[in-house]
Amino acid sequence: MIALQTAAAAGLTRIGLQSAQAAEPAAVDNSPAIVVGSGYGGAVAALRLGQAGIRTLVLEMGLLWNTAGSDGKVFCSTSAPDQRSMWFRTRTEAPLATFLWLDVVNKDISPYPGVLDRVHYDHMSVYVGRGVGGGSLVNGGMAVTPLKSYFTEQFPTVDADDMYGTYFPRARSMLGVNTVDPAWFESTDWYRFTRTSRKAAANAGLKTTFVPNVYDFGYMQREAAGTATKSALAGEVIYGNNYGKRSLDKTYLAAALGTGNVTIHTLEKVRAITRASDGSYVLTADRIDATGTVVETKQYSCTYLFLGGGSIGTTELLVRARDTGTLPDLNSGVGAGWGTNGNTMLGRANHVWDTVGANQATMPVMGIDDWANADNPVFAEIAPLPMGFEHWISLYLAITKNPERASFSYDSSAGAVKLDWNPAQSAVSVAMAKKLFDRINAANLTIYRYDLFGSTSKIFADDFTYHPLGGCVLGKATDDYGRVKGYSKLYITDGSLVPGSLGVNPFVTITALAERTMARVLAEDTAP
Ligand code: FAE
Repeated sequence: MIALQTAAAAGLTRIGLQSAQAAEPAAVDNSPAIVVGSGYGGAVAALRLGQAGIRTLVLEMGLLWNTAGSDGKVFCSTSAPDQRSMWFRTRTEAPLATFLWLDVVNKDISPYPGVLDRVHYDHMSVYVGRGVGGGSLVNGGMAVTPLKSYFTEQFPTVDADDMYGTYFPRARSMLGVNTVDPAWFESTDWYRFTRTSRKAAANAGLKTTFVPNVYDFGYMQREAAGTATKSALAGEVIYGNNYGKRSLDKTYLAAALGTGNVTIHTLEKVRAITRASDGSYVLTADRIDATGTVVETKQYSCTYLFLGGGSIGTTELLVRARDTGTLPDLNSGVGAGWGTNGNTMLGRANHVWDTVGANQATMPVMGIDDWANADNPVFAEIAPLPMGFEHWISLYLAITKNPERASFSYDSSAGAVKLDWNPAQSAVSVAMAKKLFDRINAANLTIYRYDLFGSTSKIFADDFTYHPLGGCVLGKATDDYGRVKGYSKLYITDGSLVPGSLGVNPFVTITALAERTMARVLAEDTAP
């Protein structure tokens, strides 16, 4: 932590124990190990490499979020977003586009390397976090371990006993997972919205379940008591939390820097990977400034390369490398098997007596669990909609068991990687979410909200996902431990390994799989 804060205060883009001591650290062109990206997969790799005594460089395209702006806060609020909110945009692109069909949610901003990105493909857009900590900076903190039976279905070659006995517990402990105090949950106004949704689900005979989170619930209770500065209780989430959340910069990455072997470079985007004749990997990275201008193009080389750029970051890099011939031996599994985790967002209108409260905590703590319904498996997170006034809306992020998958390919004329997801594939998620929520509406005599997603009659947000999964599926693009097929000493540790669907929110699984990969790789591959 000391290193993170000192480096940020000094305005450095190189972060590590060395940089905390010396104003101008020596440039690192060659490292034994490089990690691309500092989200869950990258952070686990960095920590375990550092602990093993291996000098490691992490290249992250986003900022280190540790310096307060003129308002005294590191992150801006969701209600008054500024340049810090989104990655080089002139206007925010929040998941909820409208309220009462009015364009009141999004705001004009100036372009800046903000913390949330929405990456657009032809028929699907993907929300991702940008910065030291990746998705942990912007997500809802829901730390869910998947059902063992579904995990086994998705990862038939992974020893589930090992995962549930060793790697899931290790991941949860490192991430700082905790649960809301049930007594406080039942009594606080901040979770009235959740209790109202629970009642509506129960009326339809549906089961709800508490879900753990990495937001510190002790801190949240102090926020409610007025003894701590509000963050989750001040509407903060998708543009970052100023307090309370155990994001990766406070857990894995702080520990990684603490080893003294790990350095992080920020605002450096890796755009090409090739292999030199001696077997080392050579990376080309663009260093950008706060306007997005490339101020330097750098070359790095390493013996061991770990890719943690996330499902779309890693997949795009490898598809490009294969199809432009810089890593020609990558197999056809690279770019395949991508899915949205069946994400669909929707809102319901409650009766006037079923209030959701003007006060809403931003960290979800409960889901409607109908995954065991073989006819229509859905797990729906009860999401907050903190607008500061009573609006009677219940919002949900449904995770449906959508079997549709898409592929990435390199379009040489555009010089871009494309994704072939199509609207019919989204319609599968929508149909499943509709089946569940039609039941809830029928049992409660309630209706959907039509005014939240832009067009005049759109009930289901079917054009974005928070949970991009796959693209380099475990056992297909890689061996069963994330070692990329066709190349030695090249590894994937992020969400691109997960085959498109998990049934729950994914970061605990991504972290646990990365822990499993690092344990194996450090035991078998890095011996001198
Ligand atoms: P990720 O965390 O995306 O990290 C990738 C990192 O690599 C990022 O920092 C990138 O900036 C960086 N990067 C990418 N390409 C490059 C490159 N070429 N050069 C340099 N750097 C690069 O990957 N999941 C849950 O389990 N629970 C939740 O409650 C939840 N809520 C969410 C809410 C929102 C708004 C969003 C956007 C996501 C949410 N997720 C949630 C999803 C979760 O954050 C996501 O699955 C993980 O962050 C993915 O982890 P990875 O390590 O795969």
